[in-house]
Amino acid sequence: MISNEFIADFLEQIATLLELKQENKFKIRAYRMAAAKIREIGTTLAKITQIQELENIPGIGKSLAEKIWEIIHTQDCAFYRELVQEMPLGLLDLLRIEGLGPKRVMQLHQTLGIQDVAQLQLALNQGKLADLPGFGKKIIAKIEQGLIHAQERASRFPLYQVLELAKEIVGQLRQIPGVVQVEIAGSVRRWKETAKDLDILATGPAHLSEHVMDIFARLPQVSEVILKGSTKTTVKLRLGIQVDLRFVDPDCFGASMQYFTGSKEHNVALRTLAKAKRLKISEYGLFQINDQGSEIKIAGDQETSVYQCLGLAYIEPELRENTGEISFSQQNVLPKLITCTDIRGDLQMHTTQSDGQNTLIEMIEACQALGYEFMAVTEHSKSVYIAHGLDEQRLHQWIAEIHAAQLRYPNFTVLAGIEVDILKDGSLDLEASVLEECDVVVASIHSHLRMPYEDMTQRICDGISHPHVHILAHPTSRLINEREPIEYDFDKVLTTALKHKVALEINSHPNRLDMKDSLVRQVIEKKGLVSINTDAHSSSQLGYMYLGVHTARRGWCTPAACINTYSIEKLRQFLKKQA
Ligand code: DGT
Ligand code: CA
Ligand code: CA
Ligand code: ZN
Repeated sequence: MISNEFIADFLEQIATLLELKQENKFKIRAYRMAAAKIREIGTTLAKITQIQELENIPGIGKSLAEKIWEIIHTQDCAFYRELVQEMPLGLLDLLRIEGLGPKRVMQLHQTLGIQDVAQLQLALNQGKLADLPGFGKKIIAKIEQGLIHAQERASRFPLYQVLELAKEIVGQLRQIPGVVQVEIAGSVRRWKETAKDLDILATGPAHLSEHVMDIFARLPQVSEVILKGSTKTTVKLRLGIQVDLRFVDPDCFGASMQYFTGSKEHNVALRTLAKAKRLKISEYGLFQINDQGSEIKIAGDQETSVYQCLGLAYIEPELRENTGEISFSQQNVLPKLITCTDIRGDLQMHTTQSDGQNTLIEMIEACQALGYEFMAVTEHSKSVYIAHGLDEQRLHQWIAEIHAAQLRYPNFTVLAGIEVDILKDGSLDLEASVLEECDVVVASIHSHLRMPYEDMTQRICDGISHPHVHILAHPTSRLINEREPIEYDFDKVLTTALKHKVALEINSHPNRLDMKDSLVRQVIEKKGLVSINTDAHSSSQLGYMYLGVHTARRGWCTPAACINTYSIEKLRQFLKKQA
């Protein structure tokens, strides 16, 4: 059965194509909103039996309902095909380059016949853009820079996008009768923030392998079969992501999971270790080599026993990057990593009071449904005016409203917070007197992201040295595959954070995951504190928490290093900021 995600992806791509065509803004918006709605809705649309039921969903009119109906029943959409005929799909890649919007992309397409990134590069090299109206020196420089970034990331997809597809595909493969196990391996199992491709392992009786490969190659998400064999098949999905499926014997499943989870660097180090013990490790198993040179299999069906037979404590996939995990494992001193169940509350979110989609009460009830003990509501401050940020007076009133709402939930703590901007000069966007009224102050940067290195370092250090600040939110402002991190002396900021007892955020939004894994590791090594939050702008986005938790795990984070695992008493102590 077709998932809501599958339908939403279609609508999203149609919206982008319409954007390129510079169609009516409301029409484009309708497709985007419908895609977002469909992703969030609880019911599986494919189960709907009457088209009228689709039309009854708010935001979905007759024409959209017809397209959704068509996608459900044909797994395709004629309107989408028409658009693709008119506009080469390569133009969509151009849209993702900084400095290029729909207007400029179409201008390049219509005047220079540019169809994809490679042709844009060529035109730039030949200086052809300089002759076009509206392409000044500054814009061209921006596009050139954007192109470099685009090439760096061209081949890698954001984790969340791959995970959503992985869930669908794994689900479809698990339904094949006779198949025993289907699991995700590769960088996605390690929760790396981007993936070059998706690796899936399946196991079952050998006679099934051809059949499984056939079904896999014909999945509705597949646009191209790149390689088809009886034990390995590689396909490309419509969204551009490549998927490797391997079918292995149940006897080797553990060893294969170990091998194909990687990382390559981790595997190379394991092989060296195995050699020193006169063992051989491969995707088929762990083998002892006797004096006659023959091999005896000592592990293979389970991954845990592979590590065990190598004399190692089990190593979580997130740690398998050959950055010290093997020697820690040998000495049995690996940290006990934080898990999702350790999280007792979310400390950054928005409501309809600024730019969120759900009311305070809806957010409170959603947090309770997640089993949390506390939450903090943190609207934007006044300088973020596009998000209806709060000034001193509105914040003062808002705090009173939060306290009033708290009375309705005696067994749950609603902290009144603010996400206050650190301005260009390092001062905060709101008066200290009103910040003092807040239970939680989250500080962050949303403007003037390009500043000289030293100035940016000073700005952030000044911002978090303010006595009321508890958390530095999305510390580098990067957006995965979209915006590079801001540059500053992270070590200096970390030292300042330690001195002033400020926690650094791991923002769990799929586009952010900021701080990233390697910065988390630096915080943990210096014995700093992190705070894992969703920055949710709707109740469903509260569910992104797991992405932040796995990023934390990649940074070797323990429960004790994360303030979201604190009891409410301990958290209140931390928020007092007393020595
Ligand atoms: P990616 O796809 O770039 O996000 O990262 P991975 O780690 O998923 O890399 P991928 O898909 O090329 O390969 C999957 C796993 O297979 C990798 O993590 C380890 C294993 N592997 C691949 N090539 C080699 C190799 O040359 N040597 C060893 N030891 N393992 C390899
Ligand atoms: Ca991979
Ligand atoms: Ca692969
Ligand atoms: Zn923010």
